[in-house]
Amino acid sequence: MAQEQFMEIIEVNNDRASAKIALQGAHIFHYARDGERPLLWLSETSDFEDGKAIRGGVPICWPSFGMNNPRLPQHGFARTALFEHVSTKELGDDTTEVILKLRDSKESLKLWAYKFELEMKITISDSLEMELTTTNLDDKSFEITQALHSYFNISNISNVKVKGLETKPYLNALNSEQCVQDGDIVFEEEIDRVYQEVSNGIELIDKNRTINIKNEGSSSVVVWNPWIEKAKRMSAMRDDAYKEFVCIESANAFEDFVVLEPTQIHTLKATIY
Ligand code: TA6
Repeated sequence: MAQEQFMEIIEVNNDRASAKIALQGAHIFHYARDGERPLLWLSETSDFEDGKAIRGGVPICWPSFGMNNPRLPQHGFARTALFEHVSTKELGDDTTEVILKLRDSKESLKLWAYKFELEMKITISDSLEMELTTTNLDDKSFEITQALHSYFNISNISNVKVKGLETKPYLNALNSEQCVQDGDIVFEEEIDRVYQEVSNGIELIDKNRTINIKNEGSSSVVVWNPWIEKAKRMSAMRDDAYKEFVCIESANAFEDFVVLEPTQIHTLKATIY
């Protein structure tokens, strides 16, 4: 029996694509266009149990990216929280819209003392649109950092390069140095970088496929591959799995944080096509 049977999931199949979304974390863990291999990578050894983040797909990092808020778990609490399935709508034969949402709770208020609504709207067709909308329902302002932490499926790490971040400043998370990107990104070691001042599209160029990523409501992008040693230390990941994926994360991370006044909303949107 497929592991995901132990979690409540939403399956989408239309004329252009298929997708699977876990209610836990509003976590898209499968997306494939008709006739193509999946665009998102999913670890063969991923957990599919309550309280453990699925390894792969698009984990939602919210209300904190990484350890941007040290009082919260790494990447915040949304990715292991149970979202409500609000609606699934067929917009014609080739497009399906799924909406999920999360509200503050006794548990969340203990971790992060703010009232909020977090909505994830996913539009599935020959592109994958993800819109993560935060609403401040509290009577005081709050600050968030966040990311749609997308794991992209590739033929082999030695075949890929990332275009669109050349000349952008980035924080090298491995040594906390501020650097500037010189040319395309290729992967010959662990890479864990938070790029800033990003307003253009990004291309993940593989041997026989290019994946395009366009972000709105964001000016930071994280690029990560664990390479050999870190892959061995990662949970729910085969030692050699570093060869199979690259993370390109649509973010509001570090200095690209977002402050929301009461009733204000912010949407982080990523389109993969
Ligand atoms: O986005 C890159 C990163 O912050 C890496 O440093 C690595 O920790 C990765 O996220 C995965 O984090 P996780 O908490 O899902 O194991």
